Amino acid sequence: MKIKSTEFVISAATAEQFPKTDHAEIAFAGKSNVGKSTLINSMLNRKNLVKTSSTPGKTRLVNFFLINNAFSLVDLPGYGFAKVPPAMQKEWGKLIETYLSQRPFLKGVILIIDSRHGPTVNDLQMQEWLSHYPIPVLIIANKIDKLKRSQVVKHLKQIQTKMGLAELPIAHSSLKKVGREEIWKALHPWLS
Ligand SMILES: Nc1nc2c(ncn2[C@@H]2O[C@H](COP(=O)(O)OP(=O)(O)OP(=O)(O)O)[C@@H](O)[C@H]2O)c(=O)[nH]1
Ligand SMILES: [Mg+2]
Repeated sequence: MKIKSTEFVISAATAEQFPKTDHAEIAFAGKSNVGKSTLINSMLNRKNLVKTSSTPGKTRLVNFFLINNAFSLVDLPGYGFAKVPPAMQKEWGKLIETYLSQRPFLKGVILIIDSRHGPTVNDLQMQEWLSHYPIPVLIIANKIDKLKRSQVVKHLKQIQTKMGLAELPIAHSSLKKVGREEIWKALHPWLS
């Protein structure tokens, strides 16, 4: 994918603030700190378009980015961070649910899993939840730079089995710049 332009559109705290658009949209979901925001930056070859943090719970709003004036990438708040008060988690959950159920041009969701630990209970819940919507889901095994080379395939296979995937998840590392092209390739049918 040739990135010609990237533009921050809005951080939406409520569904009313979701932009009214008629172009394709792709959302990024996953637990807090799994590297959603960093993945978007790395796919766009940008360092700081999307704010990232080593402290989980950085992204609290639904952030929309317009790419090439043609489609949007949407950074969702992370789930499953124990230090976020339950009331707030519930609020984010509702916001994510509203987002997923109300976007007519949502072409697919990228669900990001930590390759070291495999899918958490929350990840599996998210997968189950997404299966009720008519939207394709792409599973990414992230931070593979943290695994020993010899362990990568084993971890990918475990994620495949636990999530019942037809194929291995895409292995990605923002740090080592691995997997980016493969992700863009997988997104191609969603964007055309
Ligand atoms: N080693 C390694 N670290 C990464 C990678 N991707 C992200 N990180 C680090 O993981 C931390 C969290 O990254 P974010 O992109 O902010 O994570 P997030 O999923 O957006 O987190 P929330 O916004 O809290 O939901 C940061 O310290 C990143 O530098 C990766 O591929 N490898
Ligand atoms: Mg984030």
